[in-house]
Amino acid sequence: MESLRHFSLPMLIFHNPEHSLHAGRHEMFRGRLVPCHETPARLDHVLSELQRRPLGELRTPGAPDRALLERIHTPRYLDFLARAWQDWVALDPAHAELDILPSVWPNPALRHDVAPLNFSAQVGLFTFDAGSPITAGTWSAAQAGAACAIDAARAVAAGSGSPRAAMALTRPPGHHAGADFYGGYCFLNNSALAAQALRDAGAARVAVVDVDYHHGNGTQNIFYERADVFTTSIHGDPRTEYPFYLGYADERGHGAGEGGNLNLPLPAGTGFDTWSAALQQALAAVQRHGAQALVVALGVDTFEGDPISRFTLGSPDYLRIGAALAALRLPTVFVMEGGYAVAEVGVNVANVLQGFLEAA
Ligand code: SP5
Ligand code: ZN
Repeated sequence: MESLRHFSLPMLIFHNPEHSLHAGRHEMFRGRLVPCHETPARLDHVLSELQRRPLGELRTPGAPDRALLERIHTPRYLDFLARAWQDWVALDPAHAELDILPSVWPNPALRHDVAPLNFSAQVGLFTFDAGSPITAGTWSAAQAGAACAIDAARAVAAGSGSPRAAMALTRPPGHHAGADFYGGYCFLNNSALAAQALRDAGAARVAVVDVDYHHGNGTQNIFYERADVFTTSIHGDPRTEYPFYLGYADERGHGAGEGGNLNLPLPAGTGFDTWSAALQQALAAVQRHGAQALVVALGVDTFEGDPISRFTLGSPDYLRIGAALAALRLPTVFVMEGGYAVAEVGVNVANVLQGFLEAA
């Protein structure tokens, strides 16, 4: 780490001390409940890699800012998340040993404007898949994670003397969560919260670059009609890859947000050369947008060994991704998203941060 010594302002890394309170048991897959891919061990591997290779100063977050949460998510959705577990256990004390998973959804031919009293019907109203269990500690973990994202954003926006980069090292992830729905292992959209916090701290234009394997449908949806936050995502082609129903190249924003979204879907099997050409396209678009601050939705499920994804990036490639992001020379907030090759998640995340610092 000789090369990092000359950085007087270290990266600040806000880690979620409550992340392990969210530990789902099962996700639905092809007619079976299979063990969750999104596990507490993922983050433990990043923390232990950062102990071996200190790239920043570890901090814990303050209290979550409810007013900021309500700028991204609806009060009705936040209230549902806050009371879901107690309502579930009130139905039957035996539920305390079971995760909440949906079994019924309102498709477009059914009504979304009514909130049925039935608990399962409410669950279905607020999610879009059966892979994202709510557990006893989900709301606590998600709130502390949101606080990490907000505090990381405020740290880089604090003006002269603030570090160029900060990270929200948290789980559950966030980029699939929309204004009033959860899914894809995500409950609160940490990357969107970071972007909003940067806006509120004075950055007139902010960009979110989503490098997770999966399209950032929640983030796209939240900012789709806004001109002030540009969103771009590089991801597996949704014709074959989750989340399937969004993430196509013709989605370019709407109304005031027209032109404010860029999707770069790539076929399963894509390697680093093609992937990094797409990253250059995304970064050029960020520059054209005139962003004054950057949020990186940092999933490392683009890794060749990822069990649920199909790109073939290798661990050294993540150093080059960090360097490419640093070349924008913007205040930057990294927000942890996916990555399920559990043992390698730590090395791959730390490589992005190291590549960024060495190039900064
Ligand atoms: C944040 C993030 O990366 N979310 C990804 C959500 C993907 N959910 C669907 C995954 C389906 C894969 N199931 C494979 C299980 C068999 N081993
Ligand atoms: Zn992902």
